[in-house]
Amino acid sequence: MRIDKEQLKEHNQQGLAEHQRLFGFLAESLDKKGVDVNQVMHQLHQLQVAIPSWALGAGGTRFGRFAMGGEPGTLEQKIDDIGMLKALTQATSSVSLHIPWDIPSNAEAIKNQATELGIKFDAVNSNTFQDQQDQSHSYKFGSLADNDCMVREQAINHNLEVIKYGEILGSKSITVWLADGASFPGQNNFKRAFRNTESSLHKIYEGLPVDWKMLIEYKPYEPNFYSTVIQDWGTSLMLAESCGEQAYTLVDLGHHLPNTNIEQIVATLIMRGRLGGFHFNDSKYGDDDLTCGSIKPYQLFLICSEIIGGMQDNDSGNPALEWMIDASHNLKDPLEDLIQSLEAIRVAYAQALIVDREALYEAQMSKDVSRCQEILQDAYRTDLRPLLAEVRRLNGGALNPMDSYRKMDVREKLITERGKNVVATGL
Ligand code: RM4
Ligand code: MN
Ligand code: MN
Repeated sequence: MRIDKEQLKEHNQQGLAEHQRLFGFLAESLDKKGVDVNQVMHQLHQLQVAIPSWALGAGGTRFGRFAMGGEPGTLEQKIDDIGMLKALTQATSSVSLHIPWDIPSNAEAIKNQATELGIKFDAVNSNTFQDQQDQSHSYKFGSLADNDCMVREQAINHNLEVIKYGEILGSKSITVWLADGASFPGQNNFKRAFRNTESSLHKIYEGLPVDWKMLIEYKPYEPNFYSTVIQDWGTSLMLAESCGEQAYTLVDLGHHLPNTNIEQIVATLIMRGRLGGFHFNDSKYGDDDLTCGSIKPYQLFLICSEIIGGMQDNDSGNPALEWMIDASHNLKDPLEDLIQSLEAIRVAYAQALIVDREALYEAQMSKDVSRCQEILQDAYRTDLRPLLAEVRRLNGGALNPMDSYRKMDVREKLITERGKNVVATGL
């Protein structure tokens, strides 16, 4: 299914007068504060966040999975869904594939379809946390870290194969997330597990094309509950540095123990030039994979603020970041959830863009703690949604994506087209 552009224009027309009133007022107040509104709008448009191929269907928990209706049953349908998200939000223009959940069996056809919709292929993700049919060795006790060299070899080869798929499609990075770890003390030798992982990653790195990045994701627990081999950013950074210049740390917002200061991690990694990218989501307790900005929007803003500050003062040459949503949708319509996530990331990013950094620097230097807080919160408490809407409108998107999505009865039409009980691949 495709979004009807004429219908979209009609919806925008209906809301236009009120939008212009709100945007005019906002632009004037920002201008008075010395914000370059056009520049902010330009930077916002540049912020394109990839959609993971596994987030377009209903997610589940280990207690169950409830069908959504109209889920995409094929990779083609997933790309169609991302095409709709793009048409509505103009905030996404790429897909991140998880192999083997989404093997591009007819790569040429998939590429053509994606190009037609203006969609590119973002990082490819390997999967050595589940066993596949006809697989010779099990990943039950580990993959790249496993004690058995046959298991490690199989996992390395899988990653190399994923790179091959990515090359055909035009991806430029591979994200490696490992479930490897232990659920009980004594189960693993920490040093051996680390060393095995390190040498396996080196072998994958050797197969990395010269213009590619390897993104190493960390996570403190789950599915192993006593220890995880790549448990935190420090471990990921050690591994990235040991692999070489094309290896980076990837921060998934849900992969931290409660109350971790993620914004500080971001600043530290940029300082070392090793922040590769993000998996955006939100969480209350752990890897909850909830809608971005739904639980801790202020934290999301603080993270964006460190990204912007860090990339402005980029003396370590940190490359441009890769942005992706990594959420799971148990209750909401996945497309609505993704619309909300895309909006939340842009809101936080826009707020971070208008932080008065010179004033913040002066307040920091003069040890004016209250003023530092005022400056950050002044930006955070500015309602920038009309500005986001204007960016969308100028680029052919919807003034209000959620509203248009509902008025167009997209989900109902998808159910008619695809049926009630299709199950999309993914978790
Ligand atoms: C993991 C991690 C990975 C994602 C899988 C599905 O917790 O976030 O990035 O690929 O889940
Ligand atoms: Mn992730
Ligand atoms: Mn996760």
